[in-house]
Amino acid sequence: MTECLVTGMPNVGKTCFVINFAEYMGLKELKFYIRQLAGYTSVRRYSPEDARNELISEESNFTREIQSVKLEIPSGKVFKELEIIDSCGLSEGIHPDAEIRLAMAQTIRLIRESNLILHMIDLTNISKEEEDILLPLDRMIMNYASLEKNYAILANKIDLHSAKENLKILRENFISKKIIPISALYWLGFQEVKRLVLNYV
Ligand SMILES: Nc1nc2c(ncn2[C@@H]2O[C@H](COP(=O)(O)OP(=O)(O)OP(=O)(O)O)[C@@H](O)[C@H]2O)c(=O)[nH]1
Ligand SMILES: [Mg+2]
Repeated sequence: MTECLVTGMPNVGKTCFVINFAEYMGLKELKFYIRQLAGYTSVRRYSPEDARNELISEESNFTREIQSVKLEIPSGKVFKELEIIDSCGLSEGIHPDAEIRLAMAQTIRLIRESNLILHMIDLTNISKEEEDILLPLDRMIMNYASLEKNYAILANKIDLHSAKENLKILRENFISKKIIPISALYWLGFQEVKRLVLNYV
């Protein structure tokens, strides 16, 4: 099974993407596999609407567990499985909350283990005034994951003011990287993400 990790900083839209993309791919019920720190996996079922209401928030580090949905992709006479994994957002420094520190450690382990890394960047975080257009944490994820892994950037929140200009800056700075502009909230760019992930199943 192909494991596709959606990672990035807190609040960039990872959970929103995983839920809406799973619905876009045809799931009417979302079965979330939640990897507990104690080592076992539990399952929670949601309608896409309930999942949006309960799991997406403007509060940072709202997701504190590794939660994934499995998609079955038809391939000839068989179905292949793709696991899309939502993870705890990574931030700089030592987080004061021990639960979040542990969840971040789980995310880092998954970056090493997953076949495909979708690095979600909030386009409103791009700054051409700074020395580096990326925030340090985004730079770290890119440096590691783009060398070691199948890697693409999901440039999220393309619907917001200034996002298009920032997308242009991002593209000019990273000509060799795969960058897909999306709006996780408004389902924009999903067709291109689908095309990308199907290459890896
Ligand atoms: N305008 C806009 N807002 C978005 C988009 N995607 C997500 N959001 C909003 O961004 C906020 C954070 O979304 P989440 O999906 O919870 O973000 P996350 O990356 O999972 O955050 P953590 O779990 O805290 O790391 C919510 O208020 C979403 O409604 C988008 O494409 N456009
Ligand atoms: Mg989340």
